[in-house]
Amino acid sequence: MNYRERREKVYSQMEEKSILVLYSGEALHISADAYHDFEVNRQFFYLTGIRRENMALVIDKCGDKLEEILFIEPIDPSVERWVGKKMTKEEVKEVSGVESIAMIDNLQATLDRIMNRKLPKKVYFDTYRHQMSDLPDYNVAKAQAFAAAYPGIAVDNIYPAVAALRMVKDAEEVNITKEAVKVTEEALNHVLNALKPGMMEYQVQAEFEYKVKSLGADGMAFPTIAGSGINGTMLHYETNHDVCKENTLILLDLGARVKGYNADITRTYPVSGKFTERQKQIYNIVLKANQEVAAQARPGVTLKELNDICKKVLAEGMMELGLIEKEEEVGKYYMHSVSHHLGIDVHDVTVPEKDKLEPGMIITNEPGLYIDEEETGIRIEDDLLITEDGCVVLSADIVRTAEEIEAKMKDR
Ligand SMILES: [Mn+2]
Repeated sequence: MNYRERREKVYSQMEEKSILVLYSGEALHISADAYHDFEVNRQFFYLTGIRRENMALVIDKCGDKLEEILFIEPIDPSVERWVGKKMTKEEVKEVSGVESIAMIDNLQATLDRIMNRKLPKKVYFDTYRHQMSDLPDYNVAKAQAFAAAYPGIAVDNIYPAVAALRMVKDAEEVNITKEAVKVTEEALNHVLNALKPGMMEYQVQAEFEYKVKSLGADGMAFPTIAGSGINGTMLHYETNHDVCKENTLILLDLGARVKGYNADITRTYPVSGKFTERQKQIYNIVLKANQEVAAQARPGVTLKELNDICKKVLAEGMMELGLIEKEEEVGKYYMHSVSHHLGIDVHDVTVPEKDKLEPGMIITNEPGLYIDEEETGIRIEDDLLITEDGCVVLSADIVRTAEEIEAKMKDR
């Protein structure tokens, strides 16, 4: 599906006499003249293929056919001297497939003209909020300003319509995700070569990130988690400042981002190159849950059902080891969920009406056990592509079993 087709699908879901105004956003300010790396509004990226600041897409459904304009930054050589090249009109057209390109300085005048002459009843923005306590993001702030300026016009949220489309990946998106998984695989192999007792967790992180960047990826999909020993039991540990001690495990939850698409992988390695018998017992329970979830992931199944399968396998394994007595106690050592959607967001969009898996969806498979009293945290996370009759493990080549990991660490 090309970007034009995606926009047509969104257009078909907009009400008559409405317009959509979608901004790419701006980099967030840090302090003085420093800014965070720019992160594009994901709906804008999905509908245009462009990840540049200070652009806006307008889709007009006041007439009887789709009209669209993409507003971009003008080319100004004195600005480019400092910040680098902007995209030209031709480049923007080529990537997005939008025929009508205008300069962002004209956006307000264009909107004024549409509001006065075409009298839309409704204007769509991306008003998704993660938490009400968050500061409004760029698109939310624009929607708020519009609502204040035009009290008689309805404001609606385009996010659910775009999110529903984003949940099913096309062939191109699947291929790019495979690239991101491949880069993650190579970088993890690099880590397996370097890992030894006495390393700092941040050094393990640095080995991974060095390789990801040297392979030409955009960067990391999310802050790398490198937790050894008890730190592996903290689900979102990002401090990475402890020493990796002999005979402990290190839990690595990480991923590369390539062309805007993310990998999300977790592997748990023995720092000394060999699992202890006890570590292997627990590791193999998590591995079994991972394998069972992959065996059951197929169209029609929900993520909740996959999590129930995962919990059952984990509980059975733990009862055998005497870690728990009853199945209901599984939450003592497993406190998250086994799966989430993956895409241009790491925890990708999910709408309630698409809770059953469909071919083309990409999800994670990440069972884990976190046993504080044994200072042992283990998670094994793969990325799955749902197919017509099951799933493909996109990260199948990233060594996974205890034996494979030990063998790889032995002959280095
Ligand atoms: Mn994950």
